[in-house]
Parts: sequence; C-alpha cells; structure tokens
Amino acid sequence: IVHATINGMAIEAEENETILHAARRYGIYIPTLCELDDIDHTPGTCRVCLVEFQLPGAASPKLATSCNTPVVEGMTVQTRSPRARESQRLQVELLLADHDQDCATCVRHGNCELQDVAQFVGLRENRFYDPKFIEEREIDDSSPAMIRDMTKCIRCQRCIAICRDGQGVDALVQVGIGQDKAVGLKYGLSQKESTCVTCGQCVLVCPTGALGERDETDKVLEMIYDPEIVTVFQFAPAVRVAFGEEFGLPPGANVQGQIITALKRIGADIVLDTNFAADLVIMEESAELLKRLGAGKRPTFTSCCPAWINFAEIHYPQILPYLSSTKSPMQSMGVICKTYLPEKMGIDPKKIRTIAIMPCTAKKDEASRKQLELEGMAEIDVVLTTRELARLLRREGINLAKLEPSGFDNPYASEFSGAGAIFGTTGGVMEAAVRTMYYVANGTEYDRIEFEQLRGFEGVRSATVDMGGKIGVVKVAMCHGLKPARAIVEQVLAGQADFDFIEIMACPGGCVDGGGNLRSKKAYMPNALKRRATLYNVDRAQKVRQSHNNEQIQALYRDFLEKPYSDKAHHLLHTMYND
Ligand code: HC0
Ligand code: SF4
Repeated sequence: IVHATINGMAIEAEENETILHAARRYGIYIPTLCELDDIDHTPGTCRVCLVEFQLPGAASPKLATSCNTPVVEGMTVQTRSPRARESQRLQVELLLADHDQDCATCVRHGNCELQDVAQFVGLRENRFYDPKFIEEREIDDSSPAMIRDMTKCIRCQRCIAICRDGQGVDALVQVGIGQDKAVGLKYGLSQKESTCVTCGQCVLVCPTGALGERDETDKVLEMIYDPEIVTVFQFAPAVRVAFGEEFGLPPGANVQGQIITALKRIGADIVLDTNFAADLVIMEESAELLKRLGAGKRPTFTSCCPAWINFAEIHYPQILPYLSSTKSPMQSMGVICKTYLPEKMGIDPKKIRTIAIMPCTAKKDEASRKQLELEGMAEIDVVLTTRELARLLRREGINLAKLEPSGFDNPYASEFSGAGAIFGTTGGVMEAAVRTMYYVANGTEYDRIEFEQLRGFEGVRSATVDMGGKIGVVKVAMCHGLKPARAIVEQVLAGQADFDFIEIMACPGGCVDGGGNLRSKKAYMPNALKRRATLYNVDRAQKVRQSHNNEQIQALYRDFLEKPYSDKAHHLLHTMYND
C-alpha cells in the first residue's frame, strides 16, 4: 500500500496501481479515450489523461499520463490544476486536428466518447484542423455489414485489441505513420476480402464513429412508405432485453411489447417474432441431429450464428461438413414470410419485404448470401441492428420508454415457447434442442425443463445429458466468443474432442452482447448477465416451454411443411456453406 493525495484528498493505492486507476476508485474523473479497463487495454496513445504530479523533495511538479504512471509514496497529484486542464484540452484539440469535423452527420453524434471528452475539457475552438490531414484516409464500405471510416479514428487501438485478444481473429492492424496512422485490415485487404468475420465486437468498443454498421434506416423508411409493399418485421430473442437501454430503461428490461408498439407506429404492416422461428429451427435441427447421430456423424455444430459461419468458412473450412445445415431463425422466418404466410394471408409474396431487427452486425452479411435466396427473392430484405432501430425511432420522434406495450397479433408466426426465448444467450440453443430431442427420440417429455449444467458463463462449457432409451448419453459443449471457438474447433480437427453437439456463438455472452447492440461507453459487456437473466425469466413465464409444443409450429408442419426434415422442409429451411 502506498499513500498519496489526489486534488488534496488523501488516498491509498496498491503497489504499482496507476494514478488513473486509483483516482477512479475514489470517484475522481480523469478524461481518457484509448484506455478500456474492462478489456485491460492501456496503450497510452491518446494522452488525454495528463495530470500534474510532484514527488516528495522534487523542485517542481511534472506532467504525466495518468494511465501508465504508478502512484508512489508521498506523491501529490493534481488532475484539475490549470496546467493539467490546459494539457488535457490541447491533447483533445490535437486529436480533432485530423478528425472529420462534421459531427452532425455522424452516426455516433450524441453518443461519442470524443464529443464527451471535448465537452469536458471545454474545447470551444479547433485551431489546428486541416482537411488535408484526412484526405488520404480510407473509408472502407466493401462489407455489406460494416463501414470503417478512418477519418474518425483516434488510434486508440481498442478494436485491434478486442479482435486479437478477445476474439482471437486478429484481422486488424495499425497502418500508416505519423499523421496518416489509422487502423486497417491485415495485408491491406478490404473488410470484405479480409479475415474479418463481421462479429462487430470492435464496433462495441470504438469510442467514436470510426467503426459502425452499414446504416439502412432509409431503405426501411422507403419500404414503409411504398403503398405497394407489405413490410413484415421480426425481432430477435435478445433484442427485447437489450433495447430498452437505448431509451434509458434499466439493463435487462423486457421491452418486447413496446417494440411491437413502436414498429406499428412507424408503419410496420406485420410484426412477427424471431422466437417463433427459433422454435422452428429447433424442430429441424433436432431432427437433423438425431439423423446424424444415427449415422455415426459426430460432432454437429450449430449454425445459427452468422459470425461463427463466417469464421468457419474463412478460418477453418475443414470444419464445414460438421456444421448443421439448418438455416438460422432469422432466415427461416424470412422463408416463412415469403411462402407460408402469403399463402395463408392471401398476399403476393413479391410484394413482401422482410425486415429483421437483430443485435448483430454479421446478420447483414448473412442476409446478403446468395444461397439464401428464394426463387430470386432475398429471404431477408434488410437487417437493422438494434442501434439502427433506436436511430430510426428517434428519427420518427418515438420514445420507446413512453410507449404502452402491445402484443403480436399474427395467428401464424409469432407465438413462441420458452425454448425459443433463450436462444439469445449462450447455452440457450443447446438447452432448447435437448428439450425437443428427448421428446422426438422417446415420444415423452423430459422430466426436467431447466438444465443448470448448460447455464454457466465460462467460454467453453461441456456437459453430458442422458437422453434415455434409444440415444443414451450425449456429450454437448457450448462455447461463446471466437477465441474459445477456435480452441474447440482445433480440438475437433485433431480428433481430441468427444462431443455430439456443439453450440457456438461468436459474441461473448451470445446475442445478448451481440455486436449490433447499444454501445456502452467506457465499458465492455456491462449488462450481459442482466439481459440473460431476463431471458431465463421469459422462458420460466411461458406456458409452453418446448418448441415442439408451440401450437403455431404444429400448425405450420400440419398445413405446410409436413414434418421436420421432410423434403419440403429440407428444401426451404436448410442451406450450404462456402468452402
Ligand atoms: Fe441471435 Fe438467433 S439467437 S443468432 O443469438 O439462433 O442475432 O437474439 O436472432 O437467427 O433466434 C442474434 C439473438 C437471433 C437467429 C435466433 C439464432
Ligand atoms: Fe475483428 Fe470482429 Fe471487428 Fe471483424 S468485426 S475486425 S472479426 S472484432
């Protein structure tokens, strides 16, 4: 323990604890931009955290960056002295010298860490800006999912760190020197050609508007206002428990009903639930899995997470034969919206546009896949991230927090079981699948519904589940985050893993912390567990908790798909991957 003062307050710090860290513990704010404690990232590149300190016996105070200067016995620190303030302000002014100035048109406007810090230091002019500085910077819009705008990069390197150390993808590098320094994809490739899997975790940590999704809110507005078009919206399991935070509601609040009201207000013709399609996917995936197990094919990987699919295709094509062929719930819903639904409702499928609200950037990639077209029509026409939906509602003057909830009213594709609801968190797909697989294999319900052994939060979890009679014990694994996914894929390829079924979600936490969700300033995944807890409560509160007992699913098979894994179901709800 060492003793010091910060702004006259006596403090105690751990040996080697930085001034920034100690100050934060005592509630003293020091502006920073590059540092992100949650991912242990302290590159010291922004230099905004300058403070003045003096050591005992020293003649005069010195300036230092507080993020990498340790507290020393007897040190006096000033974070608000005139010199500290001026230095902090100068650093922010320098960061803005080669930063796009057009804040009002930036998607991050009003939610930008650079704007916050500029306000904190009281910046009122920008003496050094010269447009020449950013003329040569890259704006990469090659990916259907993401835009990388280096005119807004402040070189904090958080994205490089999360991609390399968090996700283990390591697609990003620092490029350029001096004034031209920014972030690029490795080997000078564009986002689309690169090894990036568009998981969007880098977007979640970017402090500015340098990284973001491709904004498609205008496209959706055009569809809504086209009188010829019938818009069919769906929203993902995780969206309802993460979206409220965009409008100041507590983390984990379930705003399913308010989202339905909001979508109707902006002019949605039909609102459906991706949870319904999650139930449908369970029907197909369990039938497929039982078939594969019967044929001695092990393991089978889940296939609903598009960043995981990208990862498998780009990084481990050898693993593709082990992937379930079942389409994701989002795409399955797209298919239902352009086949069964129009048949039932008497609408021309060509007039339907499907819009999916997802907590995910990679879902935009998925929707653009060639093999996910249905007789020349896209199964999903537009994907909006949760962030874009918030933007769209603000553009329409709607405050979600003030809306009364309403219910789904479509009799064909909006009911869901508790099993469908838990898809949005790591382990949920597995738990949902076990509930139904047991029933399919044995003709009776499992005597348990909740499987605690599938519910931990470690990167990789494994368990054995006794499926009774015909199948016996199955070994399952659940994995969230791509770094653990890489480890398990390598084990499987080396013949060192003994699993029947493996669930992979590319984002840590699963979709509840998907890369399309609200960005938390100065934090990474702060609310994952609260969002997850609500999903489990949704499951618990449902009368029907197994996908096969969802009556709308039963009707869909009876009236249209025949049975799980029938020829028709196979044609419509299964896909292939690019090797
Ligand atoms: Fe997910 Fe999904 S659960 S990927 O995490 O499977 O995005 O929430 O919509 O499609 O259902 C995301 C969330 C989904 C899909 C579902 C799956
Ligand atoms: Fe890396 Fe994911 Fe960002 Fe791509 S989207 S650069 S894989 S963190």
